[in-house]
Amino acid sequence: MTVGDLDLDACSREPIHRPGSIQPHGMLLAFSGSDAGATLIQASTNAAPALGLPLEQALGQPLERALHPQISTAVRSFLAAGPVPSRPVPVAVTELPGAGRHQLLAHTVPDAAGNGVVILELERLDGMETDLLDHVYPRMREALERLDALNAPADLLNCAAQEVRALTGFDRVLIYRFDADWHGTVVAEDGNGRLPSYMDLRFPASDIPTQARELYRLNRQRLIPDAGYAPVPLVAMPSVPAGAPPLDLSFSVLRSVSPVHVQYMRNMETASSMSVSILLHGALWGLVSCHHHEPKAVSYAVRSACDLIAQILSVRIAAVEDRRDAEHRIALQSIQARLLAAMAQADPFIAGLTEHPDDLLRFANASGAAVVFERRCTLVGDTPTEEQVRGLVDWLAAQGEPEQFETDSLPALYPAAADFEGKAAGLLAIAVSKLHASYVLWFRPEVVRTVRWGGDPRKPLDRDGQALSPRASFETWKETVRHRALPWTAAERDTATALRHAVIGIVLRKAEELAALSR
Ligand code: BLA
Repeated sequence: MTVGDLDLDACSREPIHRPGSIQPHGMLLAFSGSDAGATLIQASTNAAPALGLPLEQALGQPLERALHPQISTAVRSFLAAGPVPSRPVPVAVTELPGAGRHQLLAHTVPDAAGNGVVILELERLDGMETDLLDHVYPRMREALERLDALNAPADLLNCAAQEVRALTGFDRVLIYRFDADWHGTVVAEDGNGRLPSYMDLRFPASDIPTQARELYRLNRQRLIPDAGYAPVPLVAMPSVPAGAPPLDLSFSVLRSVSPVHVQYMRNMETASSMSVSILLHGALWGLVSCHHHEPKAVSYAVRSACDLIAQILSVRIAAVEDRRDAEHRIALQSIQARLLAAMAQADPFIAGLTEHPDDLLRFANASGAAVVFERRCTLVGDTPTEEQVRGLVDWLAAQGEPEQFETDSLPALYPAAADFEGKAAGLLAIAVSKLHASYVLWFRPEVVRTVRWGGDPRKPLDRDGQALSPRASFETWKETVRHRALPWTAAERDTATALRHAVIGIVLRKAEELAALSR
């Protein structure tokens, strides 16, 4: 996608999982092989306090020589205990002489040849002693009890935002929900007023590009303690070929983040951020997004607690949404049964569909409906004129005679619909005969909405010299959305499909009966 002369695809192409560097609030060491014979193959240039030898000499050395004696025993016994998982797990908390307390974490990634590389990360813990698990646990229990007592989605979201803020102490915690186009809206917020409120604001999909969303689906946690940081490069032992791709840091807790995003944070005047993914049925539903006006780190234990809150939130939301969907489907199925019973009694059968107008409308939560069958046209409720409906059916048939068609913005696809006085911004249509252009159509009215964006979504990027730079202003930008209806739900689309099959079954049976009579 291009906006003006700026190429947004460039954002999606950045290999953010292989930045070749880490953030400076820790050190990273990579070992080939995961047993006691493992050798150090890469290290961050700030890793000296974790090493038993100067960095250049340590590269290529076996683990027990390369590592500082303070940690080598813990790491060796961890490796001896079994395979290292592919997601970071805690190894130990250790005091490194001259460098303070660190949380040791380890995980494995495959190298280019598919061999395991163990990534050992040492994350600074200074000042975060109270973040260790025994402090987190009572707070967690309270959070889980509160979430358990709530049912309405808005209450669940607010509660999660409050509990994450209580656990972490961030100035502002937002819950950010993606829509079908990957734009996001802030649906809950808890803050202390130090940072502006973004409640209800919408942000364009390009603020979190595709590959970042995919990474956040796989790895649910990330932390940027100080957006003003200078990245710390990784160095490899000399035998690593120069053209080899940088280490895959998809699951690393210290991964250096995209410079575009760091600039975005500076533009937003947030010095630090943490975000945790909310997944629903395996797909990215949203993020818990936390900000602080000054640098701030959060320990692994607290991040894990926030991740648990986000997961419980998603389980609860999924349960509420699944129950609503199931109830909605049952209601639609009983309307469908009545429509079919009415058709069984009617002559011609198709007239049965419009005998009880309320049923036909409620079947798709529509304000108007039309049945066009073998050139007969019957209108129900608030619809465009018969002539307009016939024009629409001709247009539909010319679209390759779709079996089912749905849109929540018909005028964008069929410009003539702009003259329908807002009566058909939404269209759901099913084809009910293979012989004639015969359709059942449901209409939804235009709902004019004002969307408040966090900055002008038409200008997600500025050109800053040669480099791409995210927008500098997050001033509310109002957009009036016209020619749009409420979208059709999955339940409505699916039961419309079922009705279509049932009506086609009747049409075929009638045709067979006629054929038998004329024999
Ligand atoms: C990442 N963008 C992100 C992240 C968030 C946002 C939350 C995850 C990293 C984090 O936790 O900080 C966006 N932050 C927001 C939004 C709000 C917020 C919407 O607070 C609203 C309240 N960003 C751009 C443009 C590009 C871009 C134009 O604005 C592309 C050139 C890129 N954003 C971008 C990239 C990442 C990102 C590449 C991934 C950063 C990483 O993990 O390395």
